Amino acid sequence: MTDIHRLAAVLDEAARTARAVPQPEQGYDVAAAYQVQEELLRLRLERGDRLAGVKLGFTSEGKRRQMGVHDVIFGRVPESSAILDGSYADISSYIHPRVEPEVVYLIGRRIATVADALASGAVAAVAPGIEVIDSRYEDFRFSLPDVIADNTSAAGYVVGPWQPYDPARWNLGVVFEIDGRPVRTGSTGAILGDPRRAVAEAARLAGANGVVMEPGWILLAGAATPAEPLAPGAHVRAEIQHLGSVSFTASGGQP
Ligand code: OOG
Ligand code: MG
Repeated sequence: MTDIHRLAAVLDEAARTARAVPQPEQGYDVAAAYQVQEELLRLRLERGDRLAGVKLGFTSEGKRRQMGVHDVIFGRVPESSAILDGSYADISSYIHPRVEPEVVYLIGRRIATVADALASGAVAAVAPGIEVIDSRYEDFRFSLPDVIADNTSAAGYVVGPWQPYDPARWNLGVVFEIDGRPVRTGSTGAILGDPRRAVAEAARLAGANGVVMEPGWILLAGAATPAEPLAPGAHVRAEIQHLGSVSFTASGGQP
């Protein structure tokens, strides 16, 4: 077994058993890290999962500062990690989950290149979303290759009602609430300075990793604010100006 397969197996097991693992001691580069991520996905698909779409991470300064990581990263969103809007979601299979507000794009056409991403119809709709992230590493600490290998901490996602995509509405207020209290506020303009750039950025990173985005896929553009710990029983809600709101309640979990 190569190191890539070994690290993928370790991270896969960590996710399935909800037991954190130490950061790898051996150094590896970003290209190798994306290979680990691809192998992780292959293991999930082998178990019958499907790909719902892709995500970006560290697109906002708030997130980069919170995690001490400075490059935009790309990850894959498995269908099995979907949480229904307004539902109770069992969080007992997570290690140390956090939640963050997201802008979600619905991909409208096959996107293989950055030019495809800029063409009309690339985005079919937009929605407010919430991402659950759950690093498989102890203490939620990682280097850039570590977090890429760990599929960018992807663990769950919730998509609110789809809205028609209006490119003119890009700088929108974000309110993130836990138990009815606003815990973070921000604006979607924090995402790459302009969230419309997310589709091209995802196309660039997907292309570099041999991934073609398909119509019907979702794209999580990256949190506009830092993440918050997710406790059992918490009611989490994200509201984005003009786009509406999305919420869920955490049930189960390790108190
Ligand atoms: C990595 C995931 C980052 C985002 O929206 O910036 C991310 C992490 O913070 O553990 O999903
Ligand atoms: Mg995110």
